[in-house]
Amino acid sequence: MHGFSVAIFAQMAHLRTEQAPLRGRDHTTQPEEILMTHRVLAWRHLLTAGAAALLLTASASALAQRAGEIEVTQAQALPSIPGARNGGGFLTIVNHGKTEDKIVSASSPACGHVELHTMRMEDNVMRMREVGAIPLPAGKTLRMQPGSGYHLMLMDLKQPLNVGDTVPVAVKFAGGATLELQLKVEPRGKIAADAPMPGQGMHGAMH
Ligand SMILES: [Cu+2]
Repeated sequence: MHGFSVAIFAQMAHLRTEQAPLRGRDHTTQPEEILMTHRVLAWRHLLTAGAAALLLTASASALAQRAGEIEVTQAQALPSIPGARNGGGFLTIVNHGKTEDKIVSASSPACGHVELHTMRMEDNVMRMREVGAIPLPAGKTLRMQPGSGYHLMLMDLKQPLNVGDTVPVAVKFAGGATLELQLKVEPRGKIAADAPMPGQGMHGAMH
């Protein structure tokens, strides 16, 4: 499972061990199905139906990284600063198409809502502002990086983000696609290194 969910599972490991063994069940049931049944039961013990549905949707969806001409090659988030209510998400997105696309919105069950932000230095102060959309020019790669430019702002986090966690985020594009991404929480240096500036290679994808 992914880190974001694992953190929740860890809190209720005792719930799972208290459950009756699956005697009497169909013996052809695969271990993976049994595991899933346990998880679903454990979720229902701890979560409201609504929250459980959100998490199920997030983890059951395929890890689609490409929709049409839009390909996400990196999906990462910064660890949250202790006490901070908001977190930052960073994507590397290739628009293989011949027309511009845009990120128009994003959402996540891990936080209250997701804003599209841009950041820049003004008078030695880092300033962020919300934008209506993040443009993805035709044939170009957008590399979101901590410290400047665009990012996804995860507003009102429901729990802190720690390295190793995974944050489900659905990203909607003007072209009509929605990608269900799993952002990996990684150290700042790793995120910056994984989004190299143009000319430093794109894992062979652009050759
Ligand atoms: Cu921001």
